[in-house]
Amino acid sequence: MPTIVFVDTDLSVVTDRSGQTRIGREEIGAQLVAACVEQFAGWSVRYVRQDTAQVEQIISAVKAGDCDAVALFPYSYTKSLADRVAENFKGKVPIIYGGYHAGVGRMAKVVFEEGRADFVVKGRGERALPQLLDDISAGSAKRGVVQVRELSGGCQSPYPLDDLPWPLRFEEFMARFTKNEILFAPPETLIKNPTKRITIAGSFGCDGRCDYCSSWIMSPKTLHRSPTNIVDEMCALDKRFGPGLVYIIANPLFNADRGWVMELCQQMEKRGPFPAFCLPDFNLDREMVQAMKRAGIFMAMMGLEFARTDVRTERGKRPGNPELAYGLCDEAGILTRAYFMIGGLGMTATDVEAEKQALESLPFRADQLRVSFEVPFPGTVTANRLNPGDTITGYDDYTTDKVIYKTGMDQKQWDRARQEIVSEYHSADKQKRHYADKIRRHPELEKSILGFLDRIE
Ligand code: B12
Ligand code: SF4
Repeated sequence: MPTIVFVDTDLSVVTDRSGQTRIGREEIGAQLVAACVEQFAGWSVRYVRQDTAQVEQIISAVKAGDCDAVALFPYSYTKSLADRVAENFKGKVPIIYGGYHAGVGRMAKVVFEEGRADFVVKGRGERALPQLLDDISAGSAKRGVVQVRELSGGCQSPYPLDDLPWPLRFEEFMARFTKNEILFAPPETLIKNPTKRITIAGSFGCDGRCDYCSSWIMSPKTLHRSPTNIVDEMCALDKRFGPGLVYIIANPLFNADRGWVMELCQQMEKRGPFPAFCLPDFNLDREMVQAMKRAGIFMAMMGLEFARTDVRTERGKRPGNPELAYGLCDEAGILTRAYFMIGGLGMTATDVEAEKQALESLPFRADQLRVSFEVPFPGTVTANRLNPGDTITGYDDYTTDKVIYKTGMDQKQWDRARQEIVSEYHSADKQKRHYADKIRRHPELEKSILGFLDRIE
C-alpha cells in the first residue's frame, strides 16, 4: 500500500505572554483529510510534525519512513518553509499542496505555477485528495489544480460531514499541546484538573462573506456534522486522551445555525458537560447562551474586529449587536474574548488613538482583548483589492503579529501601540469594575479571571 506523508509546517511558537500568543495547534482540517485518505483511498498516512523551522529536521523525519507522496498545507506564514521541504522531494514523489494558503481562490493556480507542486487541491480536501490519490495510483492524474468532485449524486443529508471519518489524532502530538498555557482556565465547577487542549471541528465553510476571511472562499456554505456525531467523538476523545480535556470547537462560525447550536448544547449537557471554547459572532440570544453555559462552553471568542459598526459592515461582516452578545455572555457566566485588528492600510498614530477611544467608549467590555495586525491573506477579497506597493513585507511575516500594510508608523511603534491598547484595556477602571461584577455574579469564574490577570502581568 503506498504511503502519503502529511508534513505539518505549523510551528509551536508563543510570541509573548501578554495575551498576544500565537500558539501551535494540531491542524484539525489536515487531520480530517488524513483520515479521509485512509478511509477512501487505498493509501496509508504518515503525519509528520516537528515544531521547528529547521528544514533538515523536517526532511529527515519525512525520510525516516515510507513516502510515496508528500502533502503540504501551510498557512501563509509557513509557506516558505513548506516550499523548501517541497524542493527537496520534487521530482522524486508527487508533491501536493492544499489548505488555507494554497487552496484559497486563485492562490491554487498561483502556487501551482510557482512550480514546486505537482498538484494543488483547491478548497475542501476530504473528497478531493483521496480521489487524486486514486488517480495517481491508476497513473491517470494530470498535474495541476484539483477540485472536489462529489461522489455519486452528491450528498443530500442535512449532515453530510457525518459520512466522513473522525480526524486522525496522534498520541505523540497530544503531549505537546498540553504545554500551551490556557490563559483562562475553565471553572473548577466544570473540571478540576484541566490537562490538555484538543481541537474539534463541528463544521466547515461559512455562509458569511467577510472580506478579510478565507473560510467562505474555501467553502461557500456552512456544512455541519450532526451533534450526535460530534458528542460521540468527544466521548471517544475523553476516553482516549482524558481525563482533563478542554475543547476548542474550531467551527469557523459556531452559531451559523441556531437549531444546530441548541441541539449540540443539549447533547453536550446530557453527556458531559464538556469544557469548551467556541467562536461565535454576535448573533446570540439568551436561550442559546444559557444552553451554551450548561453544555460546558465557558469562553466565547468573538471577532469584534473594529470598534465601529459601519467599518465592520463595510468589510462584509454579518450584522449583529455586540453589546447584546457580550452582555448575554456576562449574564450567563461565559468568559469572552474580543479579537480586534489594527495596522490597516494607511493607518496613522492619530487613527490608532481614535480607534482606542472608540474601543474604550463601547458600552460593553470583553474579558480579554486580543489585538492583531490586519493581514490581507492571499486569496481573500481584501488581498484581491490591493494595489502594488500597498504591502511592505513577504509571506513569512503574515502571522498577524507584524504590520503588513504601508502605514504611517514603523513596526516598533506598532508593537508599542498594540501593547498599550491591550494593557490599558485590561487595567482600566471600567475593566476592573467589569471583572468585579462578573465575579460577584459568577463566583465560579473568580479563579479563571484572577489567573488570567496574573498571567498577563
Ligand atoms: C478555529 C481557528 C483557529 C483556532 C484553532 C486553530 C487550529 N489549528 O485548530 C485558533 C483560535 C486557536 C486559531 C489560531 C490561529 N489562527 Co486560525 N483559524 C481558525 C478558523 C476560524 C477555522 C479553522 C478550522 O479549524 N476549520 C475547520 C476545518 C475542519 O476546516 P478547514 O481547516 O478549512 O479544512 C478543510 C480545508 O481547509 C482543506 N484542508 C485543510 N488542510 C488540508 C490539507 C491538505 C493536504 C488538503 C489537500 C486540504 C486541506 O480540507 C479541509 C476539509 O474540507 C480559520 C478561519 C475560518 N473562518 O475558517 C482561522 C485561520 C485558519 N487562522 C488563521 C491564523 C492566521 C491563525 C493564527 C496564526 C492567528 C494568530 N496570530 O495567533 C493562529 C495560529 C494557530 C496555529 N495553527 O498554530 C488564518 C490563516 C490564514 C492564512 N492564509 O495563513 C485563518 C484562515 C483565519 C483568517 N484570518 O483568514 N485559529
Ligand atoms: S463569519 Fe467568520 S468564518 Fe464566516 S466569513 Fe466572516 S469571519 Fe469568516
